[in-house]
Amino acid sequence: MAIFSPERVWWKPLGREERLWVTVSAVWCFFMFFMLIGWYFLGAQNLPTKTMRITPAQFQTLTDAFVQANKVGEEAGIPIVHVPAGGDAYLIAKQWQWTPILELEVGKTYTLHLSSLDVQHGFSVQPINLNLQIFPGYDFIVTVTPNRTGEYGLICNEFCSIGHHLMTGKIIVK
Ligand SMILES: [Cu+2]
Repeated sequence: MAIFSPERVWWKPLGREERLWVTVSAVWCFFMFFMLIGWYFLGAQNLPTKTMRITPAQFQTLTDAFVQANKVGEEAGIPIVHVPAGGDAYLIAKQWQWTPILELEVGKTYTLHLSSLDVQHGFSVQPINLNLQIFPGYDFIVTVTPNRTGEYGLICNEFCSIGHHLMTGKIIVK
């Protein structure tokens, strides 16, 4: 009985096709990885954002003042607010509505403040599919310049309990 040392090459070397597949998938992995970083700069899809602490009560107060100063109408009990060009707009997310309805002008830059009064909500602008997470306790500040007129639907895309599917809103660009 003897103990033999194993052969130096104990595995089967990769065949030509296997080597090709490993190379292709490795190249693809690296491509995807670097695109992830590259797209941050190339994609032009990352909104300039800033986040500040705010209590729901403070945000409600700011929004009330904003609505009172700029209200131009009402739709199904939700105020329609014309945001002064270049001004600040406040939008509340709460179970289960977005309020107020914002009226913006095309080509003007606005500072949009978003916050929730209760739980986490998903701010989703349709049909452009712009998505942000909205939390209570934080004022999420976004700079936007609408480049197309029309009515944009808002939906909530973060499940926020029983009436989630009814949580819709609107932004009007004139
Ligand atoms: Cu929801």
